[in-house]
Amino acid sequence: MHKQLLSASTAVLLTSGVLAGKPSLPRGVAPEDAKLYVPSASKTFTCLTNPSITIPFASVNDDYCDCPDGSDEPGTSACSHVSYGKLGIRGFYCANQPGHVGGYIPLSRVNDGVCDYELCCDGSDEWAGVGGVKCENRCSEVGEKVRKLLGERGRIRNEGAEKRRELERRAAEIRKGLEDEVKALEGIIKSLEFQVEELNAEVKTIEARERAKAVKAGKTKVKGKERVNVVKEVVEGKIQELKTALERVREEEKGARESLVEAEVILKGLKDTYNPNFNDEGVKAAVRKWDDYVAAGKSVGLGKRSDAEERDLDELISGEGIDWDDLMPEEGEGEVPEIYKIEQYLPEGIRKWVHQKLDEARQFMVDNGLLAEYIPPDTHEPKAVTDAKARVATVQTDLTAKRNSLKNAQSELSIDYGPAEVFRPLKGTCISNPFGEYTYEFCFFEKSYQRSLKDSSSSFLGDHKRIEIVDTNMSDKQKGIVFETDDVEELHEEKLAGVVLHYDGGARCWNGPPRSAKVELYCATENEIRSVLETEKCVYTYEVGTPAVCKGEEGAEEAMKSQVRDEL
Ligand code: MAN
Repeated sequence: MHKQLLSASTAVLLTSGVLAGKPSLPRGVAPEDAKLYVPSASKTFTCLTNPSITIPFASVNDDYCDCPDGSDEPGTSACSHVSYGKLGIRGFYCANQPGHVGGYIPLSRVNDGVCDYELCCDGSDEWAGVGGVKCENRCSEVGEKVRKLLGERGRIRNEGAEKRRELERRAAEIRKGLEDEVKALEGIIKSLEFQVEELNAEVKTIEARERAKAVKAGKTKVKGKERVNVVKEVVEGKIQELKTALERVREEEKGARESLVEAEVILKGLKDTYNPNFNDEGVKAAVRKWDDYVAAGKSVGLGKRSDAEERDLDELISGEGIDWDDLMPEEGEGEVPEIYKIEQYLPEGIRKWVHQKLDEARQFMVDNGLLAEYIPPDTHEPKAVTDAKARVATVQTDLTAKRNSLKNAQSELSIDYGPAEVFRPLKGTCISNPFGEYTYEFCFFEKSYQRSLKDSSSSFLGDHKRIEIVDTNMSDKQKGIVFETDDVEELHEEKLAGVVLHYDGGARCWNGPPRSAKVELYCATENEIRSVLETEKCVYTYEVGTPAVCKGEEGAEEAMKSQVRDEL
């Protein structure tokens, strides 16, 4: 909380500059925090993050730790035992003038008899001259070095940022290509689906045509059951046609019969009621013809077809068809020429022996060209049908391939490749570096391995699973807090960018979890592995440089400020 207070006060003090450089500023306090060290009217000081504790202002920097947060001893090492989490101040402030920028040093390094030039180039941390140590001011020299270093970093960032922009451009191109591919594939798939439908219909037509041809030509090409099936289909079709026609004719006949009965009733009435004394030739002729018609036995009278006749017709129309199963040949029946079945007619007891002898004789005749070799009859479908089916299969294969390509393109488009998809063009780019007993290898958005340098063994560390953007403001290193470190080399290293690639599902660790890796990225002009640590058993942390996370000038200024404060 106090750390926020400090930064809030920074703005006020930097703009006003009121207290900067005033003699009342306690040792170890940055000008920007001067406001926090103004004595109260009663000349007291209240611990910064423990407001219940108030001490005389004279106790500030008296080399005795009064405040649990160490805020009363910003200029001595008296509160150096206070843990980082409880500390209410950033450390001892070194102004580092002239030639450099101010920075903090941990309280434990104040008056420890060592000149900590990398953090406090003005030597002010050894103000007490413990053990006779006197630290000269080297800020012009250190400032120059740091400026060079930061200048170099800025150059790298800018170069990296240019490459990052190029990666983003390529990512957009790849995306566009994939989107175009998806559109094109969707069109092609529709048309192939249509073609498959059409070709399937064509197969059906050709099959029907070929079947009809085979039956019409009475060809023996169609064999056994297949032949019965073909005949069945044709005969049943014909029977159905006849049944329908018979039913129609029966209906028509019924109507005609009724009309005829009606006409006969009229004519009979005419004959019974006409007056023969009228010399009407027309009527007389009609009556004569009616008599001839009746005499010839043509009259239907009121008669109908007999019930038996009607039943026969009903039976014909709705009756069961042919029992085709009875007509089906047994397996193999009709497929082997008679000459090959001689032994079947022999008595059971000697059939086996004869069979063997016949086989030998048959083979002898075949071998000597006396008998053609028995080749099972070709039960294959007609070529036209095979060809039509092959056309379907070809288009179907193409369709399956296109559907797979579409799926791949769509899933490729759905992968999270980070901001502006900057990692998209890097997918599959692999880098490796030896550390300790192993060469560590990882491929962007693919796999990671640990390969032994002693033998040919290697362990799979996992597949790329996800990308994580870490809020760098949350990391301690980014807060501007000084860490105790003896590694001066770290000064030269670029900070992590807050982008982490996660790999998991690797080879199972003996008595442990499947191996996994975390790839923490920093800005670099080329892809490189800076370090790999096995941070927990079978959990590996890579530090990898890549232009993909370089912010260039946009990020440089802010990073420079924090780095100078953090690292010096
Ligand atoms: C191998 C390596 C090590 C790992 C052990 C665990 O030796 O993968 O990194 O710690 O296996 O048994």
